Amino acid sequence: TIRRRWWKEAVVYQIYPRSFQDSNGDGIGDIPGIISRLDYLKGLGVDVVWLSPHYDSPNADNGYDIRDYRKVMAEFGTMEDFDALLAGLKARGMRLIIDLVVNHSSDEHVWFVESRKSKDNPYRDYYIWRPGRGDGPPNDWRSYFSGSAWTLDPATGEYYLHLFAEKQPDLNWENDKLRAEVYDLMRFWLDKGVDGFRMDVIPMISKEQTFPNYPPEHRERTEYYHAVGPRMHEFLQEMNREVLSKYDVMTVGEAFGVTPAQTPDLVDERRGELNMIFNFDAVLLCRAGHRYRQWALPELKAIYRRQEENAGPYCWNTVFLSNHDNARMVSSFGDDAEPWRVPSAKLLATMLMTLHGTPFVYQGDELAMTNYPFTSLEQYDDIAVRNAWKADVVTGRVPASEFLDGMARTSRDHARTPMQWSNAPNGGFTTADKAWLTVNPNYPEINAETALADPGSVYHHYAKLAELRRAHPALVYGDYVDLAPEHLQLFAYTRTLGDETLLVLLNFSRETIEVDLPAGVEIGDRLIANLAAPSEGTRLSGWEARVHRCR
Ligand code: ISL
Ligand code: CA
Repeated sequence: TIRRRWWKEAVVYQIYPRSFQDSNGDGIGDIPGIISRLDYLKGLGVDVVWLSPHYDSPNADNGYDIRDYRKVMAEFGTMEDFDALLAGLKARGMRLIIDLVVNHSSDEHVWFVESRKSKDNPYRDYYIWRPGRGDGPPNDWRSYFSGSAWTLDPATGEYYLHLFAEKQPDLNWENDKLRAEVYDLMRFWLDKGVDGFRMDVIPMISKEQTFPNYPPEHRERTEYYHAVGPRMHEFLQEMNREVLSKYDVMTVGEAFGVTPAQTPDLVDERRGELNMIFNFDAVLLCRAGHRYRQWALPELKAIYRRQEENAGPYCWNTVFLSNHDNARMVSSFGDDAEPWRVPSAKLLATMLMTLHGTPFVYQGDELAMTNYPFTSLEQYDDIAVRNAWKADVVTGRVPASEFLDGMARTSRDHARTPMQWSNAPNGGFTTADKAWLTVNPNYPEINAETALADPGSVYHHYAKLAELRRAHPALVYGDYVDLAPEHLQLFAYTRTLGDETLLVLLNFSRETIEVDLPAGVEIGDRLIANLAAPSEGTRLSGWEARVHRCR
């Protein structure tokens, strides 16, 4: 049987601080702004907040480029503000996990400032330096933000590695001193009382030390090459031994490039590495490079069946369909055209909160916030978009219209437009004339004030689902059975623990469907529904979602 753990039962809510709530009218979200919304989070049923990076950073990648791991980003506030946030969460019975970004730092981190000075600088080996090959970089590795992953530094004539932006040099985990520094900064935050970490691209920390060119089978999807390097498990076990095992914390690794087959080795509790990972197979279903991809429901179900097979008694999963790197959940996986937006968002909420794993809710999804109507390059902020434009469009490889059509469905900036709190100017996010990224023009209709006043809103549906999870351990720990793997519209499954079986029925389409349940599965009392007038029995209206007891 599965061991009970608080982080298995928790509902996690991700805050992207830059876009959550501005408190001082500079157009940028900040920590006092978050503090002013803690009751909103409590009311939603949140147990744990995951805060995207709050550290001092020059913001080449919105805080995923850290200049000082022990300092709060000035735009977000002070260390006193951070402490007050932590205290405010604890006072309400909530916990806080923070983002640990230690595959790379900012090039403005003092370690890198030193490292690049000379080949014999004491910090040289904190980063990955190699001489070029001929006139070019050491190998053919590519950055996820376009171009080579190597940049030549004139000071010493060597190249440094950056799997992300030029301003995000990769740290050298082969260096014992660097690893000790990382463990130390982790203790710094844990000793303040944070409850764990979401670990940014953590499977990429260990690099193949011969630095070969990509093997042919990995040239396209290079994340499957960079993830799970030779010493990754060793490093994670060391981190666990030295730091994590000494605290009651939750850890979730962003496992970009980790296959389902590799997953148990990262999360099996007997191995002492991480508690959970984010597997990207589900969110990537609706993307092919920068383009939108029409996905099919059986594909999504297959991913969750695979997760279940992997889980067993010692492994635990996450469930999520969005974050700050993906387009809006309702636009990608639901139906953001009215009148389907609210019911489909509630259906997705029902799914997230009843599948077998810890659910992660991204800010704004509880309001069914939608993609932004981007039409031109200038409207984007994301370095991924701007670099890709230079690499793909300016060079003539991809027509501008094709690029922009793709980004209009897939860009990370869809998720980064500010929270829509009310119908005040800029959605109540800021009192400045302009927010750092434009607020979606649909804020007069889609905002928190409206949602709070409407008992049928997506927000209140999440709150009820969180209640339901608390009342029914089967929704957390129960076995999962997919009742209709091949059905194109229906997602139906049971969750069983002891003598309780719950049945979840989700219609992923606008059409009314008639459900065919396997023998032995009988619909009992209804526990929750997403429509004001739910259908009866085996009928499901368009985008209808219901949870029942099984008789
Ligand atoms: O967007 C992606 C998948 O949805 C990836 O290309 C993404 O860059 C990758 O998952 C790594 O993301 C993380 O590290 C990046 C940072 O830009 C992202 O915001 C972060 O989530 C570099 O730190
Ligand atoms: Ca501010």
